[in-house]
Amino acid sequence: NNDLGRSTAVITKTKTRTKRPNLYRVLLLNDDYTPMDFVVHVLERFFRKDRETATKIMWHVHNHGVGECGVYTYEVAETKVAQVMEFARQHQHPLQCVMEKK
Ligand code: NFA
Repeated sequence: NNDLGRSTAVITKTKTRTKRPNLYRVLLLNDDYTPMDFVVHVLERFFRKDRETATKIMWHVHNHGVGECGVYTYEVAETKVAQVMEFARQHQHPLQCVMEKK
C-alpha cells in the first residue's frame, strides 16, 4: 500500500487446513483350505507383522471368520489387497483379502 507517501507492506497469511484422510481397514477372510503357515507368511510379508503378531491375527481369522491386518489410506489399502490376492492366486490358495472404510 501507499497512502500519502507512507509506504506499507501487506502480508497475506495462508491458513493451514490439515484434512485427515479417509482410512480403510484391510481384512483377511477365513477359508477351509489356505494353509495356516501361508497366512502367517502373508501377514509378515505384506503387512510387516512380526511372527508372533502374524500368528495371533491368523488364529483370530481362523476362529472368527475375519480379522484386521492393518489400517491404511485408500491407495495403500487397495495395493495391499491386490498384492495379497495375486500372491494367493499364484499359490492356488483361495485366501480372500478385502478392504472396508473405517
Ligand atoms: N482355516 C484355515 C485352515 O484351517 C487357515 C486360515 C486362517 C485360512 C486364516 C485363511 C485365513 N487351514
